[in-house]
Amino acid sequence: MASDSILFSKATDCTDDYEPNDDFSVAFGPLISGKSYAGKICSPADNDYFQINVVNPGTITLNLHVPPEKDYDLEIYNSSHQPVDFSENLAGESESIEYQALEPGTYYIRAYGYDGEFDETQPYTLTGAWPSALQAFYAFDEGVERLPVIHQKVANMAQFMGLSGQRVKSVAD
Ligand SMILES: [Ca+2]
Ligand SMILES: [Ca+2]
Repeated sequence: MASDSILFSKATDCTDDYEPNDDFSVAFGPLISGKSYAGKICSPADNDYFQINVVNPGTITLNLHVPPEKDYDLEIYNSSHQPVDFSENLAGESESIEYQALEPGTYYIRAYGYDGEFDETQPYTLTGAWPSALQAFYAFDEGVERLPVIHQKVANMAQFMGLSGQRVKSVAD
């Protein structure tokens, strides 16, 4: 009976906002590039899956900051659930992955305890960066801000070539 109540309290005390996320089909996400996510490895069997959307070919960087003395590992999988890179450092060391994604699409991240390692109270922190929709939007936004400069250059060039201001405006717009 004592062991039953211990098991029960373990199951309820370990809070992890991203559970259930123990497999590809229930991977939490999509995560936002640049944000940090604090989860917990609650038991030896706990696997934490996350997913990200990579919108262009480019570099995926991931970092897993682990609780003190804990040996957690990190893996990344492609959209077909095939492992493409991993990080398996020693206990207490952060895990990091830098992967060149040639194909855009959904990638999956798995955090887990090496050899059954877990911690019910202290979270890990997962952060990362990858070619994201938000990044693409900012690049577009920068392009829009540069438009007046381009308009001016076109106008100057057209004036030099002897075109009228009205015509230049319609060309630039
Ligand atoms: Ca968990
Ligand atoms: Ca989990």
